[in-house]
Amino acid sequence: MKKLELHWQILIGMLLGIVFGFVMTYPDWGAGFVQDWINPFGTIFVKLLKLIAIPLILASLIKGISDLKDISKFRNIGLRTIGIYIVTTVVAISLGLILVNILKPGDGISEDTIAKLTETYASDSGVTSKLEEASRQKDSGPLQFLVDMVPDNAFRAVSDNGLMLQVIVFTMLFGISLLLIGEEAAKPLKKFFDSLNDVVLKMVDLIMLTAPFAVFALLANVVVSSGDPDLLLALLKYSGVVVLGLLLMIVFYSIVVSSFTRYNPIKFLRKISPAQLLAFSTSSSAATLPVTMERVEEHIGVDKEVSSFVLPVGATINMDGTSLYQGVAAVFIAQALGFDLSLGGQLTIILTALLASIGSAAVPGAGMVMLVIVLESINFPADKLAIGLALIFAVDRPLDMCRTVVNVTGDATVSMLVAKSVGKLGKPRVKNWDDHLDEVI
Ligand code: DAS
Repeated sequence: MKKLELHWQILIGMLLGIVFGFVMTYPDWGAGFVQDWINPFGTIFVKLLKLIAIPLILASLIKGISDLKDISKFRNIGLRTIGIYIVTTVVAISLGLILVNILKPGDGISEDTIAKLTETYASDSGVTSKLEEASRQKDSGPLQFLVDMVPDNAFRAVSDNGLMLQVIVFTMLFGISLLLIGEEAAKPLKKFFDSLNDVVLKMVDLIMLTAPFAVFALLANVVVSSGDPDLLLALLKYSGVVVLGLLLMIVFYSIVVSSFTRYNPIKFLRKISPAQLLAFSTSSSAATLPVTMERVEEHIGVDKEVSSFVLPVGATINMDGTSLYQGVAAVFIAQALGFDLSLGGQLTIILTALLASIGSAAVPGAGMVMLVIVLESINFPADKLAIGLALIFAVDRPLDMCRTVVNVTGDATVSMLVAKSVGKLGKPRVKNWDDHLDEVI
């Protein structure tokens, strides 16, 4: 019997996980059983993918840069990447603001619901920890994010997963230097990183063999950990506005891919669907990055010279889904708490949500931390920040799953645009997801 394509396997794992999670909400021991005996397998899977992300960035970015014939090409790719990332993020925020101002999800929230949400979540550790993290980030200087990009220890930067931007900075410096020492001198190292890149991609394939089981565990845990159904219902309109905006962003990407690269948008979405499903299950762009790179390079045909830079940078600084969510959430909270937002305030949101999404880490819940920065930028009362976050905390995890899908799809879209613009969008290396897996099994 022909094996099911990877995205179908992952989808079945997700659906079974959701059903299993609901079943486990009935017995009083159910949630504990899932959190203690099922969820750890999902956590292991996410950790394995994050582990792989760093050596993959190292190998593919060094290979990508050293394959370039001259530095000007790299500058060309870099400038186009940053420029297109900024445009797509501003589009996302603006779309979010248009929707939340037209649909006004915050106007219908009753005083009673606000009181109940505040009482349930305002002092929840999930809210207080995000407020603490946001104030730590706010207290650092305006250029701290630049300082943080430069590693002071190459080996720590390469190994410490949370410092992905530092790895990218170190690897870019290394790759450019490798290019500058000349073909002959660079040959041994180039061969090493070529092999390392192939090995790491094969490791991604092996890890992905466990994906259906891992997403089962992750989704079951999301279901048993979700909040009070009544409170979830009260936030249905807000959640609906965010999800509508995210879906429109997927349509936007499809139109852009079709118009600027002539690539069939349905085929594009199908080819990257395993990465999108993983983004949904893990809520982490960083964990999904190895799969995004493998899909874009091997199954669509974006040259490594482009994908090895565009995708790691995108996973860290390009979060269109997050920035749309921050725009909607900030206005929703202002509407719900009767905080008057002028047009100037909304324009400020566009700028700060752009910066906030650049500063958001590619891990679960990061977008909510930076939402505090956005709220403070429009002079939202500091004493109401905890209440503001409490209003949206109950649905943050499912919305994080959805916005991470858009973050990953946006990165893949930009990698295709940049590749097409520099003539590096070629043919896929493999047709089906398991073409080169058969060599392994
Ligand atoms: N979960 C983040 C990511 O990995 C996005 C967010 O928190 O908004 O992309």
